[in-house]
Amino acid sequence: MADGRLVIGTKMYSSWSLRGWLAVHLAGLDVEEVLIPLDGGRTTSVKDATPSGTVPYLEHKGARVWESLAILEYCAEFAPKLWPEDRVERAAARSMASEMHAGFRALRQNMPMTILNTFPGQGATPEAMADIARIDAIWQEALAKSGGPFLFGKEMGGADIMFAPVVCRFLTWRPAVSAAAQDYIQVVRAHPLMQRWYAEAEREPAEWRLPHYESPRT
Ligand SMILES: N[C@@H](CCC(=O)N[C@@H](CS)C(=O)NCC(=O)O)C(=O)O
Repeated sequence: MADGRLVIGTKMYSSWSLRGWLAVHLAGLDVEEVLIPLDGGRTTSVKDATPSGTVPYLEHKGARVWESLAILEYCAEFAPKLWPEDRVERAAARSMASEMHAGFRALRQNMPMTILNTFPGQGATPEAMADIARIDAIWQEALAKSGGPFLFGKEMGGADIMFAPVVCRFLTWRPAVSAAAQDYIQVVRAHPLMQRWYAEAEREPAEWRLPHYESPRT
C-alpha cells in the first residue's frame, strides 16, 4: 500500500499540479496519484478532495500539505538534494522559487499552460513580455553561475520544478527569449519526468478539454 496520495488536476493544463508532481517524484515518495479533471476554476470534486479547494494536494504519512511550494519544501525534507548544498546558492534558489510562486501574473494570465497546443507569438502583451524578460534574466544569471544544464547544477532541483510550467508555456506560446533560455527550455523538456507528464497528458480524454485553454489569445 502507498504511503499517501497526491491529488492533481488535468495534466494538459494544471501548472501548479505539475510542480507538486515533479517534487513528489524527484523525492521518490510512494503516493497514489488522484487525477481530477478541472472544469476551469471551481471544480466541485477538487473542492471536496482538498483543504484549500485547489490542486496539488499531498497526504503523506499523516502530513497534509497544500500549496505547491509547501509540497516542494516537504519533499525536500526527504530529498535535501532538491535545494543546493551551498547556503548562498540555496538562498538564491529559494528566492527564485518564491518569486515564481508569488508572481508573474501577466505571464500566467496571457500565456496559460496548455501543453498540447502551440500558439506562437500569441499572448505577448507588454506586461507578459516584462515578466518574461525578468524570468529570462534570472535564468541566465543562475545558469551562468552554476554552469547548467539545470538552474543550480547538473540535476533538476526546486527552482527548476517551480519554473517547469513556465517552460511548458514557452513551448506553447514561443515568446522570443535568449539563447541560454532556449537551451534550458530544451533541457527541462527532455527530462524523463517531463516526457512522462507530456505523454500522460496526451492520453487524457478529449472531453477534459476546456475551450478557454484551446484557443490563442489575441
Ligand atoms: N497557490 C496554489 C495555487 C493552486 C491552484 O490555483 N491550482 C489550480 C489548478 S492549476 C486549481 O486547483 N484550481 C481550482 C479548479 O480549477 O477548480 C499552489 O501553489 O498550489
